[in-house]
Amino acid sequence: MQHEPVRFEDLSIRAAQVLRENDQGGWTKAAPGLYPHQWSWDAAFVAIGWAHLDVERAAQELRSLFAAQWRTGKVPHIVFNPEVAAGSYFPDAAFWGCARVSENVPAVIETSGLVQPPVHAIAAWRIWEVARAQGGTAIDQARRFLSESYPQLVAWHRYLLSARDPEGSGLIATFHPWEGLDNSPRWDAAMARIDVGELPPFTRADLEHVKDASQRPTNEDYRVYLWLVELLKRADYDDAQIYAAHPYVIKDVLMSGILVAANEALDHIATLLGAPEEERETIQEWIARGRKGLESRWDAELGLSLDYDVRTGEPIRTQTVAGFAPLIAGRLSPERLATQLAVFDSPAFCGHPGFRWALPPSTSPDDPAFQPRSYWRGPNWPFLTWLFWWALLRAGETDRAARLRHDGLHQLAAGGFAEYFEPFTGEPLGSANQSWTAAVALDWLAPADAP
Ligand code: 2M8
Repeated sequence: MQHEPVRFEDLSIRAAQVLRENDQGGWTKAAPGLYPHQWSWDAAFVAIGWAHLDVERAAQELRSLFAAQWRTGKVPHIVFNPEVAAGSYFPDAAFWGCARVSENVPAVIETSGLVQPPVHAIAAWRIWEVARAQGGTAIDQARRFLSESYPQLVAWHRYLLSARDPEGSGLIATFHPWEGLDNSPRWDAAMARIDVGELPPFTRADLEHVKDASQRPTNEDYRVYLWLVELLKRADYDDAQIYAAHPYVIKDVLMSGILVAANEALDHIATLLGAPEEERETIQEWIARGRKGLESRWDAELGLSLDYDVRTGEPIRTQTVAGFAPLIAGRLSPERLATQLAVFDSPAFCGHPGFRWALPPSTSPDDPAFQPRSYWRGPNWPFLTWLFWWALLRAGETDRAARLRHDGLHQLAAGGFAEYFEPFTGEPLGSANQSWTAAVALDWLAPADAP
């Protein structure tokens, strides 16, 4: 499938078409060929897009995902589509082998054994805001959805704050690069330390869809990814065992910052539903813990928040978009907000004079590992632009937010609903017609019901 520009005035209609084409009846594949299953954080953004077309369908997107929630509260990063032909996506459900080794898996659906950032409560609340602006039956549908999903969201957040943060630091641990921003340079040092053991022969399916291999992780990266899965499988996907002995355990500031914002959304949901006071207090406590954790990872010299490698006990000093985790978490002191915004606007990020659009690159051009066309090592991701737009609005930074939205939409008009974009040339990369890209366009183009 080709990347194609879209006339600005057709963006909304074309974005809706992309969601409809990728719709599998109740859930949406993340991309037409490259990603034929349901991905966790993609589904949250996709649900926001659906809300503008049909609130009940938006609710259904997240219902399908949460139907695959594990008994531990874990929301898996992939929910596998049983109808997909063998070999179309790798690693497939058989490789993950979750049901073979864990009793905590959902009864009938096959999933991966990892997680992705918890943007779901943010999406649930956004669905409510969109429904409230629409009025009528949409409001009842959204309220019903919120009461169903509230306990699932609480269980999900509780899982992250216990299994992934047993010491209560407020920082969430990741066990695999696929839980964060895949082959971001944030993980390079930890990946380099992994001794890859015996792996069965495998064929990558991604390079069938993205022919230019330089846009995707290397084969060596894949060997480490698969070996880490192998180790997680050998630990029966048991979080306590993994936390104690897995060679890759990283406190991820982006995941942690998103969880703070998601807990604020959860608190709004709890208030709307009239949840018991003790529950709201627990959520407040989670928020305070998360803020404290993020504060402990602040690097004053870079003006960024840094991940922390639990195995080496060292901060990970890379300049990537994850460093703006405090901005996403929100409610910063005026000084901290000013610092984050200055770095965000600087030539090290959106303000690089050579960039086609003033949008956040996944990795800073100042970072030695920056590669403008390579997956998570430089390109812009439209759903991340949306997340910053949303965070800026929450911070009262309406002009900055409007500029991001403007450039974000023009990027899509010029290149279509691509998975990611080269920041200097604006070249669309990765998959065409990626669902979450279309979804954020729908939200940006919706009438004035912004958060
Ligand atoms: C990418 O990840 C998958 C593995 O989960 C892959 O490369 O096969 C990442 O961009 C991830 O963040 C995203 O959720 C997924 C689907 O869009 O693709």
